[in-house]
Amino acid sequence: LNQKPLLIWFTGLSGSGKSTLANGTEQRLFQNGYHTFLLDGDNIRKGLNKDLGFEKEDRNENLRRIAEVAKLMMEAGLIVVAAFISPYRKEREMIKELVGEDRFLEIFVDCPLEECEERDVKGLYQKARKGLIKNFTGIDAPYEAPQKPFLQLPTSDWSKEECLDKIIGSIKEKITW
Ligand code: GGZ
Repeated sequence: LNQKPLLIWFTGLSGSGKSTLANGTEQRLFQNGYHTFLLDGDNIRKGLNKDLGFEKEDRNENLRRIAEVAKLMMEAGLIVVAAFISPYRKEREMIKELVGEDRFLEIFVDCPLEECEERDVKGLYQKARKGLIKNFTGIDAPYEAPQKPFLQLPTSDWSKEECLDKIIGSIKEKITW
C-alpha cells in the first residue's frame, strides 16, 4: 500500500465529538492497512505537554509542539490523526504552513456550545460556569470556527457512523498515490 503522509486535524469544542471521530477514523484506516498514529489530549497533554495549561500562550505552545511531532511522524510516512480544540484560527494556519497545505486536512467538528454544555460528559462546563476552571473554551475563552475547513461535520445532527462514512469517503483519494 502506497500511502501519502497526511495530517487529519479535528478541531472543535470540548465535548463536540473530536476524540470519538478521530479514534474511529484511525481505526478504519488501520483496518484497511494504513500506518497511522493518533495524537490527542490523552497522549500529549499527559506526557510531552504536561507542563502546559490553558492560557493562550500555553495553548499555542501545545499546538506548536504537536505540529512539530506530527511533522516528524509524517516524515516517517505516517497518516497522523489529531484531535485538539485548537481554538485560534492563526495557530491552525501555522500548523498548515508547517506541514504543507496539501497535506493538512482540517475537519471542523461542529457541535453547538449549548449541546456540548448539555452533554457535559466530564462535568467541565459546569465547573467552568462556577468559575472553578478558568479560560474554558466557549465559556470564558474563545473558539474561532474554521471558515473553509476541508470538512464540516454537524455532530448534533449526524450519527458517529454517518460522520465516519463522510470522513473516509472524503479523504480516500488523498491518502494513496
Ligand atoms: C478547554 C480544557 C480546559 C480549558 C481542561 N479549556 O473535553 P476534554 O477536557 O477531554 O478535552 C479538553 C482538553 C483540551 O485540550 P486541548 O489540548 O485539545 O486544547 S487546546 O487545543 O486549546 O490546547 C478538556 C480539557 O482539556 N480542558 N481545561 N480551560 N479545555
